[in-house]
Amino acid sequence: MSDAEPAAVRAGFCAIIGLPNVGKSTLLNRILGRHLVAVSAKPQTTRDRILGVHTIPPAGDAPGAQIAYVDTPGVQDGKGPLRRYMRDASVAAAADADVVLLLVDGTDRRGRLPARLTEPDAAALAEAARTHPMVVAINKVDRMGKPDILPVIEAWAAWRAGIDIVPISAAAGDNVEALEQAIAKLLPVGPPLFPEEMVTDRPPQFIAQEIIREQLYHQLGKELPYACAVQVETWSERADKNEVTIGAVIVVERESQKPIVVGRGGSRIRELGIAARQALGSALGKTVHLNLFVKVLAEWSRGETALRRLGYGGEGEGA
Ligand SMILES: Nc1nc2c(ncn2[C@@H]2O[C@H](COP(=O)(O)OP(=O)(O)OP(=O)(O)O)[C@@H](O)[C@H]2O)c(=O)[nH]1
Ligand SMILES: [Mg+2]
Repeated sequence: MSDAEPAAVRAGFCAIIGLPNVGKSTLLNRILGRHLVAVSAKPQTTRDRILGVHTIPPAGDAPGAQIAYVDTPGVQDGKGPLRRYMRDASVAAAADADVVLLLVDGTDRRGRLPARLTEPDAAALAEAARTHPMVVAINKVDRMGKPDILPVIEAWAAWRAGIDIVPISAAAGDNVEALEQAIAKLLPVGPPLFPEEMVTDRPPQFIAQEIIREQLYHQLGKELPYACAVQVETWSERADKNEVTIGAVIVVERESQKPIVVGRGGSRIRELGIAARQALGSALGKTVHLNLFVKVLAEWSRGETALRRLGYGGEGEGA
Protein backbone atom coordinates (compact mmCIF):
# COMPACT_ATOMS: atom_id res chain seq x y z
CA MET A 1 0.00 0.00 0.00
CA SER A 2 1.24 3.47 -0.81
CA ASP A 3 0.46 6.51 1.27
CA ALA A 4 2.14 8.90 -1.13
CA GLU A 5 -1.01 9.91 -2.97
CA PRO A 6 -3.52 12.22 -1.38
CA ALA A 7 -5.46 10.26 1.23
CA ALA A 8 -8.52 8.71 -0.36
CA VAL A 9 -12.08 9.26 0.63
CA ARG A 10 -13.74 6.30 2.27
CA ALA A 11 -17.41 5.48 2.05
CA GLY A 12 -19.68 2.63 3.00
CA PHE A 13 -22.29 1.15 5.29
CA CYS A 14 -21.95 0.73 9.04
CA ALA A 15 -24.60 -1.32 10.85
CA ILE A 16 -25.16 -0.33 14.49
CA ILE A 17 -26.02 -3.49 16.38
CA GLY A 18 -26.39 -4.39 20.05
CA LEU A 19 -28.81 -5.55 22.69
CA PRO A 20 -32.07 -3.62 23.20
CA ASN A 21 -31.76 -0.28 25.00
CA VAL A 22 -27.99 0.16 24.72
CA GLY A 23 -28.40 3.54 22.98
CA LYS A 24 -28.12 2.73 19.26
CA SER A 25 -30.79 5.21 18.19
CA THR A 26 -29.51 7.87 20.59
CA LEU A 27 -26.09 7.52 18.95
CA LEU A 28 -27.50 7.85 15.44
CA ASN A 29 -29.47 10.97 16.39
CA ARG A 30 -26.33 12.39 18.00
CA ILE A 31 -24.17 11.71 14.93
CA LEU A 32 -26.71 13.23 12.56
CA GLY A 33 -27.33 16.16 14.87
CA ARG A 34 -31.06 15.75 14.54
CA HIS A 35 -33.94 13.76 15.84
CA LEU A 36 -34.45 11.12 13.19
CA VAL A 37 -35.34 7.99 15.13
CA ALA A 38 -37.36 7.20 18.23
CA VAL A 39 -35.49 6.79 21.51
CA SER A 40 -36.95 5.59 24.77
CA ALA A 41 -36.03 4.05 28.10
CA LYS A 42 -38.06 0.98 27.13
CA PRO A 43 -36.36 -1.83 25.20
CA GLN A 44 -37.34 -2.67 21.62
CA THR A 45 -38.13 0.88 20.62
CA THR A 46 -36.65 0.56 17.14
CA ARG A 47 -38.64 -1.75 14.88
CA ASP A 48 -37.09 -1.28 11.52
CA ARG A 49 -33.68 -0.64 10.09
CA ILE A 50 -33.17 3.02 9.42
CA LEU A 51 -30.52 4.66 7.26
CA GLY A 52 -28.77 7.81 8.44
CA VAL A 53 -25.97 9.22 6.30
CA HIS A 54 -23.13 11.25 7.77
CA THR A 55 -20.76 12.96 5.36
CA ILE A 56 -17.63 14.05 7.21
CA PRO A 57 -15.73 16.80 5.37
CA PRO A 58 -11.94 16.58 5.10
CA ALA A 59 -10.15 18.24 8.01
CA GLY A 60 -6.38 18.60 8.35
CA ASP A 61 -4.83 15.23 7.50
CA ALA A 62 -8.16 13.40 7.68
CA PRO A 63 -9.46 12.93 4.13
CA GLY A 64 -13.17 12.95 4.87
CA ALA A 65 -15.59 10.06 4.74
CA GLN A 66 -19.18 9.19 4.21
CA ILE A 67 -20.62 6.74 6.71
CA ALA A 68 -24.06 5.36 5.92
CA TYR A 69 -25.27 4.15 9.31
CA VAL A 70 -28.00 1.59 9.63
CA ASP A 71 -29.77 1.66 13.00
CA THR A 72 -31.32 -1.69 13.84
CA PRO A 73 -33.75 -3.14 16.37
CA GLY A 74 -31.92 -4.61 19.38
CA VAL A 75 -30.83 -8.21 18.76
CA GLN A 76 -32.97 -10.60 20.76
CA ASP A 77 -35.06 -13.70 20.62
CA GLY A 78 -38.78 -13.43 20.29
CA LYS A 79 -41.86 -14.95 18.80
CA GLY A 80 -44.46 -13.51 16.47
CA PRO A 81 -44.20 -11.86 13.06
CA LEU A 82 -43.27 -8.37 14.34
CA ARG A 83 -40.42 -9.72 16.48
CA ARG A 84 -39.28 -11.96 13.65
CA TYR A 85 -39.34 -8.99 11.30
CA MET A 86 -37.29 -6.93 13.76
CA ARG A 87 -34.74 -9.69 14.16
CA ASP A 88 -34.42 -10.26 10.41
CA ALA A 89 -33.95 -6.54 9.90
CA SER A 90 -30.92 -6.50 12.25
CA VAL A 91 -29.35 -9.63 10.86
CA ALA A 92 -29.75 -8.43 7.27
CA ALA A 93 -28.36 -4.98 8.09
CA ALA A 94 -25.26 -6.49 9.69
CA ALA A 95 -24.75 -8.91 6.78
CA ASP A 96 -24.97 -6.09 4.20
CA ALA A 97 -22.66 -3.70 6.05
CA ASP A 98 -19.02 -2.89 5.34
CA VAL A 99 -18.33 -2.36 9.05
CA VAL A 100 -20.28 -3.49 12.09
CA LEU A 101 -20.44 -1.22 15.11
CA LEU A 102 -21.29 -3.20 18.21
CA LEU A 103 -22.72 -0.94 20.88
CA VAL A 104 -22.50 -2.12 24.48
CA ASP A 105 -24.23 -0.55 27.48
CA GLY A 106 -21.42 -0.11 29.99
CA THR A 107 -23.92 0.24 32.83
CA ASP A 108 -25.67 -3.07 32.10
CA ARG A 109 -24.12 -5.61 34.47
CA ARG A 110 -24.85 -8.58 32.24
CA GLY A 111 -24.80 -7.23 28.70
CA ARG A 112 -21.59 -5.26 29.11
CA LEU A 113 -19.36 -8.34 29.28
CA PRO A 114 -18.95 -10.76 26.38
CA ALA A 115 -18.71 -13.74 28.73
CA ARG A 116 -22.17 -13.03 30.16
CA LEU A 117 -24.10 -12.89 26.91
CA THR A 118 -26.72 -15.53 26.22
CA GLU A 119 -25.71 -18.25 23.79
CA PRO A 120 -27.68 -16.98 20.74
CA ASP A 121 -26.54 -13.38 21.27
CA ALA A 122 -22.92 -14.47 21.66
CA ALA A 123 -23.16 -16.62 18.52
CA ALA A 124 -24.69 -13.78 16.49
CA LEU A 125 -21.97 -11.36 17.58
CA ALA A 126 -19.16 -13.84 16.98
CA GLU A 127 -20.50 -14.39 13.46
CA ALA A 128 -20.66 -10.65 12.79
CA ALA A 129 -17.07 -10.23 14.04
CA ARG A 130 -15.87 -13.16 11.93
CA THR A 131 -17.36 -11.84 8.71
CA HIS A 132 -16.91 -8.06 9.10
CA PRO A 133 -14.47 -5.48 10.37
CA MET A 134 -15.88 -4.44 13.73
CA VAL A 135 -15.62 -1.60 16.20
CA VAL A 136 -16.93 -1.96 19.75
CA ALA A 137 -18.23 1.15 21.52
CA ILE A 138 -18.85 1.09 25.26
CA ASN A 139 -21.74 3.52 25.74
CA LYS A 140 -23.17 5.44 28.72
CA VAL A 141 -19.76 6.11 30.27
CA ASP A 142 -21.28 9.33 31.66
CA ARG A 143 -22.93 7.05 34.19
CA MET A 144 -19.84 4.97 34.98
CA GLY A 145 -16.99 5.59 37.36
CA LYS A 146 -13.56 5.54 35.70
CA PRO A 147 -12.46 2.34 37.51
CA ASP A 148 -15.52 0.55 36.07
CA ILE A 149 -14.73 1.45 32.46
CA LEU A 150 -11.32 -0.18 32.13
CA PRO A 151 -12.33 -3.79 32.91
CA VAL A 152 -15.13 -3.57 30.33
CA ILE A 153 -12.70 -2.32 27.67
CA GLU A 154 -10.26 -5.10 28.58
CA ALA A 155 -12.95 -7.77 28.42
CA TRP A 156 -13.92 -6.77 24.86
CA ALA A 157 -10.27 -6.40 23.80
CA ALA A 158 -9.73 -9.99 24.96
CA TRP A 159 -12.87 -11.15 23.13
CA ARG A 160 -11.36 -10.49 19.65
CA ALA A 161 -7.84 -9.32 18.91
CA GLY A 162 -7.27 -6.18 16.91
CA ILE A 163 -10.67 -4.58 17.36
CA ASP A 164 -10.88 -0.89 18.31
CA ILE A 165 -12.77 -0.40 21.58
CA VAL A 166 -14.05 3.15 22.06
CA PRO A 167 -15.73 4.37 25.27
CA ILE A 168 -18.42 6.95 24.47
CA SER A 169 -21.45 8.76 25.76
CA ALA A 170 -24.02 8.94 22.98
CA ALA A 171 -26.24 11.11 25.17
CA ALA A 172 -23.53 13.66 25.97
CA GLY A 173 -21.65 13.29 22.68
CA ASP A 174 -18.36 12.39 24.37
CA ASN A 175 -15.79 10.71 22.12
CA VAL A 176 -18.28 10.25 19.29
CA GLU A 177 -15.92 11.89 16.78
CA ALA A 178 -13.15 9.46 17.71
CA LEU A 179 -15.60 6.62 17.23
CA GLU A 180 -16.48 7.86 13.76
CA GLN A 181 -12.78 8.05 12.84
CA ALA A 182 -12.32 4.44 13.99
CA ILE A 183 -15.24 3.38 11.77
CA ALA A 184 -14.18 5.51 8.79
CA LYS A 185 -10.74 3.96 8.55
CA LEU A 186 -12.29 0.50 8.11
CA LEU A 187 -14.56 1.54 5.23
CA PRO A 188 -13.65 0.78 1.63
CA VAL A 189 -11.89 3.49 -0.35
CA GLY A 190 -14.28 5.01 -2.83
CA PRO A 191 -16.48 7.94 -3.68
CA PRO A 192 -19.50 8.87 -1.58
CA LEU A 193 -22.52 6.63 -2.15
CA PHE A 194 -25.09 9.32 -1.42
CA PRO A 195 -25.41 13.05 -2.14
CA GLU A 196 -23.53 15.09 0.44
CA GLU A 197 -26.63 16.80 1.82
CA MET A 198 -28.62 13.59 2.19
CA VAL A 199 -29.31 12.53 5.78
CA THR A 200 -31.78 9.70 5.37
CA ASP A 201 -33.67 7.81 2.72
CA ARG A 202 -36.83 8.07 4.77
CA PRO A 203 -39.45 10.67 3.93
CA PRO A 204 -40.48 13.30 6.51
CA GLN A 205 -43.68 11.30 7.05
CA PHE A 206 -41.63 8.43 8.45
CA ILE A 207 -39.71 10.73 10.76
CA ALA A 208 -43.01 12.14 11.98
CA GLN A 209 -44.27 8.63 12.70
CA GLU A 210 -41.14 7.88 14.72
CA ILE A 211 -41.51 11.06 16.75
CA ILE A 212 -45.16 10.39 17.54
CA ARG A 213 -44.36 6.77 18.38
CA GLU A 214 -41.62 7.92 20.73
CA GLN A 215 -44.20 9.95 22.67
CA LEU A 216 -46.30 6.81 23.09
CA TYR A 217 -43.32 5.13 24.78
CA HIS A 218 -42.83 8.16 27.01
CA GLN A 219 -46.46 8.66 27.97
CA LEU A 220 -48.16 5.29 28.01
CA GLY A 221 -47.59 2.56 30.62
CA LYS A 222 -45.37 -0.41 30.26
CA GLU A 223 -47.09 -2.71 27.81
CA LEU A 224 -49.23 -0.54 25.58
CA PRO A 225 -46.57 1.11 23.37
CA TYR A 226 -45.71 -2.30 21.97
CA ALA A 227 -49.31 -2.71 20.84
CA CYS A 228 -49.25 0.63 19.01
CA ALA A 229 -48.19 1.65 15.54
CA VAL A 230 -48.42 5.12 14.02
CA GLN A 231 -49.43 5.95 10.50
CA VAL A 232 -49.35 9.40 8.96
CA GLU A 233 -52.40 9.63 6.71
CA THR A 234 -52.43 13.24 5.57
CA TRP A 235 -49.70 15.83 5.14
CA SER A 236 -50.27 19.25 3.73
CA GLU A 237 -47.60 21.91 3.60
CA ARG A 238 -47.96 25.64 3.29
CA ALA A 239 -44.55 26.68 2.06
CA ASP A 240 -45.41 30.39 2.22
CA LYS A 241 -45.96 30.10 5.97
CA ASN A 242 -43.47 27.29 6.73
CA GLU A 243 -46.33 25.26 8.15
CA VAL A 244 -47.41 21.68 7.88
CA THR A 245 -50.68 20.08 8.92
CA ILE A 246 -50.32 16.41 9.76
CA GLY A 247 -53.11 13.90 10.27
CA ALA A 248 -51.89 10.74 12.00
CA VAL A 249 -53.54 7.60 13.31
CA ILE A 250 -52.41 5.65 16.35
CA VAL A 251 -53.22 2.04 15.60
CA VAL A 252 -53.96 -0.26 18.54
CA GLU A 253 -54.70 -3.98 18.58
CA ARG A 254 -57.86 -4.14 20.64
CA GLU A 255 -60.98 -2.07 21.30
CA SER A 256 -60.10 -2.09 25.03
CA GLN A 257 -56.82 -0.27 24.35
CA LYS A 258 -58.48 2.66 22.65
CA PRO A 259 -59.82 4.40 25.78
CA ILE A 260 -56.41 4.10 27.44
CA VAL A 261 -54.74 6.02 24.62
CA VAL A 262 -57.56 8.56 24.47
CA GLY A 263 -57.70 9.08 28.24
CA ARG A 264 -60.44 10.53 30.39
CA GLY A 265 -62.28 13.14 28.37
CA GLY A 266 -59.55 12.93 25.73
CA SER A 267 -56.86 14.13 28.16
CA ARG A 268 -54.19 11.58 27.28
CA ILE A 269 -54.35 12.04 23.54
CA ARG A 270 -54.39 15.80 24.01
CA GLU A 271 -51.15 15.60 26.01
CA LEU A 272 -49.63 13.25 23.47
CA GLY A 273 -50.58 15.68 20.74
CA ILE A 274 -49.00 18.66 22.48
CA ALA A 275 -45.72 16.86 23.16
CA ALA A 276 -45.55 15.34 19.68
CA ARG A 277 -46.35 18.67 18.02
CA GLN A 278 -43.47 20.36 19.85
CA ALA A 279 -41.01 17.58 19.02
CA LEU A 280 -42.17 17.55 15.39
CA GLY A 281 -41.81 21.31 15.13
CA SER A 282 -38.17 21.20 16.18
CA ALA A 283 -37.36 18.12 14.08
CA LEU A 284 -38.95 19.50 10.91
CA GLY A 285 -38.10 23.15 11.50
CA LYS A 286 -41.70 24.19 10.79
CA THR A 287 -44.85 25.11 12.61
CA VAL A 288 -46.80 21.89 12.97
CA HIS A 289 -50.54 21.38 13.30
CA LEU A 290 -51.24 17.83 14.37
CA ASN A 291 -54.50 15.92 14.31
CA LEU A 292 -54.27 12.58 16.10
CA PHE A 293 -56.83 9.77 15.92
CA VAL A 294 -56.97 6.28 17.38
CA LYS A 295 -58.01 3.26 15.35
CA VAL A 296 -58.26 -0.46 16.07
CA LEU A 297 -56.64 -2.87 13.66
CA ALA A 298 -57.20 -6.20 15.34
CA GLU A 299 -54.00 -8.05 16.28
CA TRP A 300 -51.98 -6.07 13.73
CA SER A 301 -48.63 -7.26 15.09
CA ARG A 302 -49.56 -10.87 14.34
CA GLY A 303 -50.68 -10.46 10.75
CA GLU A 304 -48.21 -10.22 7.88
CA THR A 305 -50.63 -8.17 5.77
CA ALA A 306 -51.36 -5.66 8.52
CA LEU A 307 -47.63 -5.38 9.25
CA ARG A 308 -46.97 -4.54 5.64
CA ARG A 309 -49.75 -1.99 5.61
CA LEU A 310 -48.11 -0.28 8.57
CA GLY A 311 -44.76 -0.17 6.80
CA TYR A 312 -43.01 -3.12 8.43
CA GLY A 313 -41.62 -5.40 5.79
CA GLY A 314 -41.97 -5.20 2.06
CA GLU A 315 -39.82 -2.95 -0.08
CA GLY A 316 -37.82 0.16 0.55
CA GLU A 317 -36.45 -0.33 4.01
CA GLY A 318 -33.26 1.58 3.84
CA ALA A 319 -29.97 -0.07 2.99
N1 LIG B 1 -26.88 7.96 30.58
C1 LIG B 1 -26.94 7.67 29.28
N2 LIG B 1 -28.10 7.19 28.77
C2 LIG B 1 -28.14 6.90 27.45
C3 LIG B 1 -27.01 7.07 26.61
N3 LIG B 1 -27.35 6.67 25.36
C4 LIG B 1 -28.64 6.27 25.43
N4 LIG B 1 -29.12 6.41 26.68
C5 LIG B 1 -30.51 6.08 27.15
O1 LIG B 1 -30.72 4.70 26.96
C6 LIG B 1 -32.10 4.45 26.63
C7 LIG B 1 -32.20 3.64 25.36
O2 LIG B 1 -31.77 4.42 24.27
P1 LIG B 1 -32.15 4.05 22.75
O3 LIG B 1 -31.30 4.94 21.89
O4 LIG B 1 -33.62 4.04 22.54
O5 LIG B 1 -31.60 2.54 22.71
P2 LIG B 1 -31.63 1.50 21.48
O6 LIG B 1 -30.37 0.71 21.56
O7 LIG B 1 -31.89 2.22 20.20
O8 LIG B 1 -32.85 0.58 21.90
P3 LIG B 1 -33.79 -0.37 20.97
O9 LIG B 1 -34.21 0.43 19.78
O10 LIG B 1 -34.92 -0.68 21.87
O11 LIG B 1 -32.95 -1.57 20.62
C8 LIG B 1 -32.77 5.82 26.54
O12 LIG B 1 -33.41 6.09 27.76
C9 LIG B 1 -31.58 6.75 26.31
O13 LIG B 1 -31.83 8.06 26.77
C10 LIG B 1 -25.79 7.60 27.19
O14 LIG B 1 -24.76 7.79 26.55
N5 LIG B 1 -25.83 7.86 28.53
MG1 LIG C 1 -33.39 2.03 18.86
